[in-house]
Amino acid sequence: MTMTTTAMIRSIGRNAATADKAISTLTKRFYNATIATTSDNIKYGMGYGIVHSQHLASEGVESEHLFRHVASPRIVSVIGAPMTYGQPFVGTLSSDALSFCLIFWVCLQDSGPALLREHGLLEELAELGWKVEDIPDLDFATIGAQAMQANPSLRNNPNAKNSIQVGAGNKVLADLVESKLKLGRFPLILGGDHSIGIGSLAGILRAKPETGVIWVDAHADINTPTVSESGNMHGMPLGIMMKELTPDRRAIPGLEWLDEGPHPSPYLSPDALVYVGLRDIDKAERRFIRQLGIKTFTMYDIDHLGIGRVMDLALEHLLKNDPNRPIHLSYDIDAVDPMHAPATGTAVRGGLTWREAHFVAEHVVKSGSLASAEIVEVNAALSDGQGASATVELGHQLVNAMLGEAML
Ligand SMILES: [Mn+2]
Repeated sequence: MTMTTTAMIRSIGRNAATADKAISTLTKRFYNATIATTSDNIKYGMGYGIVHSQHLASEGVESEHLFRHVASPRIVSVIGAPMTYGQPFVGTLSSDALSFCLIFWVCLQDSGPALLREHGLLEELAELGWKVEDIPDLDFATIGAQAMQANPSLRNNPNAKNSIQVGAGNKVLADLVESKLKLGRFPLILGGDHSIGIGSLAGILRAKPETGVIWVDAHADINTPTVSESGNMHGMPLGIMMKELTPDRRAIPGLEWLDEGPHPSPYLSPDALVYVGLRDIDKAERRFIRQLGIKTFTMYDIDHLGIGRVMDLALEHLLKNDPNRPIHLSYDIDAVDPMHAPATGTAVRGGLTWREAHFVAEHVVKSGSLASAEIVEVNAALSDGQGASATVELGHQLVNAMLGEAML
């Protein structure tokens, strides 16, 4: 609540008592929560959300222009997706990580969503003018264990590590994202590792197949089980969601659901994707990007053109044929320079500056086309206390920017 509160104190002047009163009124409004209707709730204890009723004036999110794909009154569905099965640190927790574990009761879960919430994220989104539906974190440990029990004969492929757990968790996420979009809400997904891109893209493309995607990342995440050097699925979401690269998703244990049932999940067209911030691309990924002609802005392009021009070109690419196309922003915190975001699984030097990182989100919001977003790889367990809180703080600010916080 810092920005508006500060502004309010300034506008009120130096009368501390008046300012205090104004702040306590603000705070009280945040906690006047009402229970949301939950006709769309889903099993595993998710789906029940709390809509915080907010009446704070906002010129932002209710305007005709901003978030025009979201129904009015604007509701953001905050989905905690603390997936860890797509990255290599499952079960190899440091002592720092272990203490986080004890504090947040999340040994097989990522503490990212919990930490983001701890820092008052929901209240801030409410202050921006959103009604907030807070959905409890998906329990991927239980979902994964049940999937393993249900198919004892299925074996995880060493080239797609934990694919049964990754797949089962993403199936639940996809259903949730799809249902929220169909209700006209804005799904905000708090990861978790980037393998959750499989579920969020599947759900998004089922609800709105015309969606364009901006993938902000140090990495291309377009590996496939066939070419991946590590077998870690957080490097594969785009490879799995492109028909040209994974023509038969039923061949990957755990991911059969993508191509089964009455509503299979559409693939993402290479033309519907724009990369921003890449700087660490595997050989096979480079070949895929070139072959498929994916619009890509690496850190070189950002240095060359400036982030303003890069984001203009990114939006132009996605919106030139259909200005009404919804956009999904998939934001990997490792796109940002490790100076600002050290607590992440695969940090690479030479990333986005603090302002560039914010600008990416601010500019996509300004287009009015943003319809869903996710922030991933905020992994407090992978840094010391100071690095962890810096990373969480940045993630927190980026989410605010994604949901419409602007300087003026
Ligand atoms: Mn990523």
